[in-house]
Amino acid sequence: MKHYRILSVLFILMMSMGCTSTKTTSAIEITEAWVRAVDSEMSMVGNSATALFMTIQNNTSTADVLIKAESDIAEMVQIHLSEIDANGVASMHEVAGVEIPANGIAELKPGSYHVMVMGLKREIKEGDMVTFTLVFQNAGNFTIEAPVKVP
Ligand SMILES: [Cu+2]
Repeated sequence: MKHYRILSVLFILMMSMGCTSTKTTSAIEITEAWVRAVDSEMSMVGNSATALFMTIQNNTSTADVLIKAESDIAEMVQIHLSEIDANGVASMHEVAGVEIPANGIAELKPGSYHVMVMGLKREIKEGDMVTFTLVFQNAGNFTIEAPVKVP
C-alpha cells in the first residue's frame, strides 16, 4: 500500500512537471548543474582547479552511486568531499563515490560533495558550457552540459 502511494505521488509530480505518460522517466536525472567560474588570471597559470555542482535524482527503487566523472576540459576529474574539522579548518579529499538513495536525491554543493576539476586545459568563463560524463554504478553513463557560473 505504502509503495503504491509513493508511486501515485511520483505520478502526480511527473504530471505537474509537464511529463506525459508516454515518456519514460530516466533512472537518473541531473538538475541545477553548474561549474564555478575561474578567475581569468588564475586560469592562465594552467594548473587551476574548479568544481562541478548539481542535484542528482535517483528515480529507481535501488540506491545508486556516482562512481566517476570525466571531462575533456581538465587533466583530472575526481569526486571530492569538503569537510570542516573540529578546529574549523576546511579541507577536502577524494571519495569512492556519492550515494544517491533509492527514489531520493544527492546534492553536490559548495562545502559538501563536488566533482573536482583539476588542471583546466582551456579558459572557462561565465556562460560557457562544459560537458561531463557521469558514471553511475547501476544506471551507467550520463552526459551532461553544465553552465559556468559566478557563485
Ligand atoms: Cu575538491
